[in-house]
Amino acid sequence: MNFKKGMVMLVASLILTLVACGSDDATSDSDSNEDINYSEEVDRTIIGIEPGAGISVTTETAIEEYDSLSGWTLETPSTAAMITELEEAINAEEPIIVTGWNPHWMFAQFPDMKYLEDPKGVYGEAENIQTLARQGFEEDHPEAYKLVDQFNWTVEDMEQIMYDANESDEDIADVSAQWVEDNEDKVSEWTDGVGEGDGSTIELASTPWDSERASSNVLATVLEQNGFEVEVTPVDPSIVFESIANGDADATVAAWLPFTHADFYESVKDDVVDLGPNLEGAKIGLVVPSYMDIESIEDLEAAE
Ligand code: PBE
Repeated sequence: MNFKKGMVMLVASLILTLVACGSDDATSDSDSNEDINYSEEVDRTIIGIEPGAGISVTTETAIEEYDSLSGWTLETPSTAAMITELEEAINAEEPIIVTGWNPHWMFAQFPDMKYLEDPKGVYGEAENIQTLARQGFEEDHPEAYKLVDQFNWTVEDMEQIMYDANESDEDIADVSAQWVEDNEDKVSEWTDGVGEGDGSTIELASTPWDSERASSNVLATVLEQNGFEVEVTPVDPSIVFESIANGDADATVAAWLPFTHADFYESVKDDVVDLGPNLEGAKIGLVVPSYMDIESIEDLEAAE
């Protein structure tokens, strides 16, 4: 009886010791993570891309809307400079906060990254990339209009071109032309019922990012195969919307809606023809390496 009691007590105290050690460890671990003040470490700075990007406008809105971002700065160097800074930070395991989006190859190249939660929904949920046309495009070029309207693909399609171009260092235009050759079935759905073009030139407004260089080059290739000439003009998103509204361009497949380009769309929506999504499942937001122990924009800290 005594021996049994002794054993029970011994086991009980062992368990207590183990539990105590375990919780000690856990406490000191999380203490050391909590010690890192990420907001200070990144100097309350978000590394963004070009100032004219929709995501730059949206990030300025986030800085206004979130108390936790009050006093923060958005730097807007360029997409290439942002990627370089991101790569350097990841190699050194240093904290960094960038503006990020899908489709893009950055998540394939740096798989250990996460979007910060956005409880206020400033960056929105998954969104679409949409096709817009100028008023009168359908009447002036019905066959081209039909093809542009039927253009529709997936995140995976677009990313395949972006990854291949990034990995091979080939031009996106060439990789896109190859994609068209390799995806006859999909392309034949876009050209279904489309009559031969009359050689007139179709003006596509686009943006300079790889995602839109892929989509515009794919569509241009297919239009050209169907008897049209095509001119693709990469400009800032605000100019894309303006040029469709004032008729300088015939169409665009580069409108990220309803979030990223909300402001640009709002100002022209009565003067453009909305042909709906050509890709579903795009996304934008603030992105950090996974080794940073924060989950939400609200985990950041305002300037004093
Ligand atoms: N992007 C990629 C662009 C649109 C395409 C998300 C960087 C933007 O306007 O923010």
